[in-house]
Amino acid sequence: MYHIKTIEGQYQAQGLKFAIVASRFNDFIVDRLIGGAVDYIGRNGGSKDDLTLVKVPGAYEMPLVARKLAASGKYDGVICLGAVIRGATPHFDYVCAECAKGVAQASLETNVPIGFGLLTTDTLEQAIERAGSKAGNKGVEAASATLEMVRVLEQI
Ligand code: INI
Repeated sequence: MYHIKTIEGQYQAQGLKFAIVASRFNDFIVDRLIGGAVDYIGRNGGSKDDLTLVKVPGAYEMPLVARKLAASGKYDGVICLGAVIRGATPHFDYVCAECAKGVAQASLETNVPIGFGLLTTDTLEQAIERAGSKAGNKGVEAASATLEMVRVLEQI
């Protein structure tokens, strides 16, 4: 449509290595996100042999592991998957904020795309809706965004 040089990423995962960082907290939900991400990479030319899954206790622990994986030089992209469900205390806000900030920082510091597949919901029902039912699967979206970013960055 626009007659200008345009850089955009293709959804082609062949030959790429991804690490998935997933929290054990709320694993009933997070397992669905992992399934969605793994399925997405496979359907877009990637190989399951090129995927590494790293489990962490909770969303709060994700940034450190994501940064170490990204800085290792072994992965083209990192996909963070977790679920934070609001409870009765402000704990929720601290966990979400630190995870979001830390993941963004890790990506900027390492120049490696890190997908942010963290559900932050008020209820368990909202989390279920985003983990492979009514509102899709946010694991798929995070994998897709990470793949697109890998393919964008390699052209810049
Ligand atoms: N971690 C999550 O990933 N999801 C949550 O919903 C959650 N809540 O509700 O507390 C949660 N907390 C644990 C946190 O991520 C750390 O593992 C913990 O604070 C130890 O450092």
